[in-house]
Amino acid sequence: EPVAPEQQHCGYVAIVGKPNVGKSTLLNALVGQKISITSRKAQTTRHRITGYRTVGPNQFVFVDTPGFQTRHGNALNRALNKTVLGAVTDVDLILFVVEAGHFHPADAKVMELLPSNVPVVLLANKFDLVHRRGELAPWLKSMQEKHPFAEFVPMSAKNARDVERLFAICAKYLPQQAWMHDPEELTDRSERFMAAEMVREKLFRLTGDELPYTSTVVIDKFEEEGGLKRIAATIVVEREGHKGMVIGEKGEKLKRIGTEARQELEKIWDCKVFLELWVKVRSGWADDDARVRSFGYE
Ligand code: GDP
Ligand code: K
Ligand code: MG
Repeated sequence: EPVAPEQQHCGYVAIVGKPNVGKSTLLNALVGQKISITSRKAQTTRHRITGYRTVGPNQFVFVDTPGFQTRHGNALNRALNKTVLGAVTDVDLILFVVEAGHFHPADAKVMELLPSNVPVVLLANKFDLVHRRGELAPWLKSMQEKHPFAEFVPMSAKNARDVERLFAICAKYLPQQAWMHDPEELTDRSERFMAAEMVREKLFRLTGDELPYTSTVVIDKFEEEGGLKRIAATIVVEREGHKGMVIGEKGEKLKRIGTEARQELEKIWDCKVFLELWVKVRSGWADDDARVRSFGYE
């Protein structure tokens, strides 16, 4: 049913928090499709990813961000932190995501970035992991002493009903203005970008903690022929020794990364995908500002 422009509400909602609290999982749940990759490792999200969702008269523009990096000051981490800072200015609402019942020094670092002129929701995620719910009251009290939060939402990004409830809460903060995007549109990110990200997700998920996060994926070819997409991508690692970890014994690991990425892309796009993967060593890329930019990081 069409909504008259004067009845439309539209606004920006930024999702911020330290690595691994569930920001990207939340964005995907809010948008209703996977547009941001997730894993149990920090530094999975390296870009500002925008997702749209239109519900009734309300159009939400959600902005997912990399977790604020506090550990290493290399060029990649500096670029990631700039992305976070850029995302919290000029928004209508901020979802500050923490793990329910926890507050780490890294959460405090993100909290320092919260502007005083934008309403902030304290989103206590992974509520499903909280066993002693009675202990949450003193935790909440201590959190409220740290920042004047507009709302407190305990929830699980993996629970659809919780996500519906969050929509209703966010809707109150959307200004009355015409929608900025087609209601059918889900993201500003290209299919080419999604392909690189999906390979990176499988790389993160299928390699152990020993493979440092200083690896990335570059798309060399993206062609469409009828109902088929032909993609060639290179996984860039920092050291010769990392190459073997990605390729695995008899190429098993690389094959699995490729198969899982292809299957998921086929599901999202509903078409056939040919995916060819290569591995290359570029030592020191994450310490090199120019190279970090050339690989697509702001
Ligand atoms: P991000 O780094 O903040 O973007 O976090 P991700 O979205 O990548 O999620 C990090 C990990 O937390 C993944 O393994 C998710 O499956 C998991 N996760 C996210 N939300 C929840 C939740 O509500 N409950 C539980 N138990 N796990 C979650
Ligand atoms: K993560
Ligand atoms: Mg993320």
